[in-house]
Amino acid sequence: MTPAEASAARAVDPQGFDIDRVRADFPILQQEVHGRQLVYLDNAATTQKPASVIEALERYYYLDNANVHRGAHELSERATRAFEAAREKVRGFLHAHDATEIVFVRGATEAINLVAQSYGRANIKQGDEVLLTEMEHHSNIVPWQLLCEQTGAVLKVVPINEHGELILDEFDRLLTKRTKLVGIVHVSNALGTINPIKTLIHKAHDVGAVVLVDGAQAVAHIQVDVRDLDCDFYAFSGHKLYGPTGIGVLYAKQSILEAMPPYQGGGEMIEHVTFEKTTYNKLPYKFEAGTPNIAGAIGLGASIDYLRTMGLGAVSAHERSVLRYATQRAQEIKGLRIIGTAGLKCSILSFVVAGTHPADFGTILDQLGVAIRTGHHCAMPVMQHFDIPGTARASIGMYNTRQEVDVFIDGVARAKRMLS
Ligand code: 7TS
Repeated sequence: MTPAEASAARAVDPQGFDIDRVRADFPILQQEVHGRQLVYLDNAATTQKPASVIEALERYYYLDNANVHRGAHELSERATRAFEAAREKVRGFLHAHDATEIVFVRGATEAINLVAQSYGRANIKQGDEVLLTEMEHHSNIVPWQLLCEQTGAVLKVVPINEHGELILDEFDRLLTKRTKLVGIVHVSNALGTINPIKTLIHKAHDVGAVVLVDGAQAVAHIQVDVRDLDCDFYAFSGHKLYGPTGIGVLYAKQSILEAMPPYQGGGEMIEHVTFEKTTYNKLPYKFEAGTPNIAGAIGLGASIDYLRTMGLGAVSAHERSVLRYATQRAQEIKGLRIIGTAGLKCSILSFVVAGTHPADFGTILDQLGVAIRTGHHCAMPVMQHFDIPGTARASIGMYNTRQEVDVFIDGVARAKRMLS
């Protein structure tokens, strides 16, 4: 057992979540930035990686590196086994029926583009409608705009209210027989809102529309069960799940994937090629053209193992308590306005302070060792809705503590004094 595995095993604490042990598993957190202990509160942008994930990547490159599905040698067999084992871990994590429903992609962005260009081009025609929400990340807006430009389909948008919640009556009004696809974010990266996707998926199916859920901000915080949700597509990125960058997942129902044309052409996705006609490989390889991100998939598998050891329920409960505390403390700061006050939310504390610019908070907090993100968070329509240039955003991960929230809030108060 490696030291990281031993540490992960120790952290299974029947009494609850052992935050000190969790923090010890993330080497990057043990450092100072600008002479201060690092407080990493930018988890919505990307999460840090536990030692077990870093070691899985290292082990793969030290010992097993080879191309998959093709080599007639031991290393290739090992690499293939590890790569396919990772796919099976993702299947279990999402509770999908079958590993053939798990397509490895670069990230949530590529997953959504794949669906728009493959499913969308084949099934969405002039006059059809694609229904999105006002709180989507640009990754779940622009691919559909491109599709609409290509096909003559029409984009419709469900508005949000002043809390940053979907206006469900508007969803009902905008969902019609013309709606062919609904794209909804599971958890908003700018607001933290958790959408009632199961209900929305059910309603969409009633009018014959398929549903793509952008789960980029959900998977690290909420137990996702694609069979229970009955979503047609679910997309997420490994790097927001304590895994590596450059790897992500598109889940899609098998019957839908079977009927979809390939997205990209190349090696791996073919069965037989002649200049006259090419036939395609079976699922999921039909959608995995070229040499995949083998190490990335293995690292993602390791991050799922890690999360399972910690227990997503315990992780969520801990994060909820830290977010509640951060919200209370933020409300003590006069002039601070929280953007995103939905009844159901997770991980995200976005705010503006009267008379200041959000970007200045990022710069001042950075000098105090606190990493947050400022700006529009690739959700410009949300900023337009609230008529603000952007927000300062703290996003909470499993290793964040109330003490870190105190450092962050003291920093915000200090920045506010300096800026006003
Ligand atoms: N969808 C949502 C809801 C996201 O939050 C993001 C990234 C993406 C899609 C795209 O993910 P990618 O891995 O393909 O880039 N969100 C953020 C963020 O909030 N800060 O940096 C990236």
